Amino acid sequence: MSISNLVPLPRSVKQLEGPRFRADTASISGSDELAVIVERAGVAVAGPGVPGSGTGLIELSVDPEFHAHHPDLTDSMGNVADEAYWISARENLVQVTAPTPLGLSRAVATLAQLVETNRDGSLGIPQCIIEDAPRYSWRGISMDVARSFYAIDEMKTLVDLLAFYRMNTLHLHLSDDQGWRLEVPSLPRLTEVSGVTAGEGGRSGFYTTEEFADLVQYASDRGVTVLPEFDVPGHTNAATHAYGELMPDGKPTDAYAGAKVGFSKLYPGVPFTKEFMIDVFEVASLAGSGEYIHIGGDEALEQSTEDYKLLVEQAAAAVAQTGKKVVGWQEAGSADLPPNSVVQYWNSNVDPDPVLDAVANGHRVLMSPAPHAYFDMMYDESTPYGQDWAGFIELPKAYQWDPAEQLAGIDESGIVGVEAGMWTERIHTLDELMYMLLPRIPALAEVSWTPQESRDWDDFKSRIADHSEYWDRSDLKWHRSPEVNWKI
Ligand code: TNX
Repeated sequence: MSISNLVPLPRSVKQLEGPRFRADTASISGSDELAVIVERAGVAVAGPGVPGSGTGLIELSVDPEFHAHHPDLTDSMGNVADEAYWISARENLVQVTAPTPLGLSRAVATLAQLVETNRDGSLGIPQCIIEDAPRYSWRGISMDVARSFYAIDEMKTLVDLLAFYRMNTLHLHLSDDQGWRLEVPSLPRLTEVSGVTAGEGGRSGFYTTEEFADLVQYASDRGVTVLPEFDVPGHTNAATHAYGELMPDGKPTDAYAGAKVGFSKLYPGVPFTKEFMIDVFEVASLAGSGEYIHIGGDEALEQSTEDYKLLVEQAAAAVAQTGKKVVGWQEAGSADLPPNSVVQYWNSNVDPDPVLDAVANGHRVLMSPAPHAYFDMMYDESTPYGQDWAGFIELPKAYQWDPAEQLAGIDESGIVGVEAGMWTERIHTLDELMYMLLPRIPALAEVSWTPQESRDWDDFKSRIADHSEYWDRSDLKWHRSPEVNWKI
């Protein structure tokens, strides 16, 4: 890639005259742990602890006084940004500083994009000064592994992609009508029975506690948080199929492989319901790596308003008991949520009032408006996979929107961040997943990272044009959007 193709666009990029820094023979200084961050980002240097054969040095440091030195690097709310960073690249010295190791992860993602192949095949970094910080502190993807299961290694590939575009959250939708994907030791039938089911054409499977912990560690090493979601009180057929005890008549429901939504539910009058919620949300809180747990709350269409609120409040209380904060889909804003919850906005066809109420009550909104951010939507009528209920999403649609302009009454101060949505009723393999994510994920990454006033579609379109070289090299399938003049 090159300095003129950075995505997301940093706050400030100054290119300097002079010969490039020679990257492939450089040494790294800083602690070994910091050096490992560089190696993980795939910046081809000699490796931590191994002196390079050249004169170049990459110097990494965490600077506790960073914000005093860079007072402008704040987020959308004017708060200091943990993920801010500064890079100065000169002929023989690349200095990288950040207020936290997380900021260094973002810096080296940029460094990886700065590396160019010199004419003689060696690797160079152009001399430059880059100052950067994100607009929003939450930049992620909601990934449905319930309709179709994705293996740990495939999710690691997704983590790599998120980290490359400086995104920080992998939200895993771990249960739905079609399957249950994370082991709950006290309720083994959830995965024994519903781990082997899936949506039509989708893959089945589940994560053991150890496998999930391995993914969480891998993600955390790359500055990515894993946010688990168990969806209640609708989208629960996998649970009621495994445990008839959740049904008023005590009988398990049939397995479901179709793509209908909104038909399944939990019952507040059934005593086992509460125990179930306490157990599953405790497991979610032990499994995830961030401050939040997602309780679902979408499309409980068969439930009375009263039962819905009661059950959402029960789920939220089960999460609060573990010390974590609650995230729910927008409908959950109609319930009484614990302080500092987050509601995830997805559908303009569903009543917006719960979202407005939630914000009025001091909660904040995670923006995933389906017509711009649901990447299970087809690009156009010729896309071989996906759906179209929220319309087609070609690259301009994924790029040209402002999170602060989505909902009347909700501005910057009510927004925590942005997530893409990826639902897998009709997207079943890693190749299909990547084809739907690329090039839209980089567009969403820039929506969530770069301040609105610095974003420009024509400029983005030209910067993204040579990223396909990286996707090919990483063996990732991608959609050749006709909107872009691809370099290869
Ligand atoms: C709506 S988004 C859903 C999902 C579907 C998706 C398909 C949301 C909160 N619920 O259950 O998979 O549409 O695009």
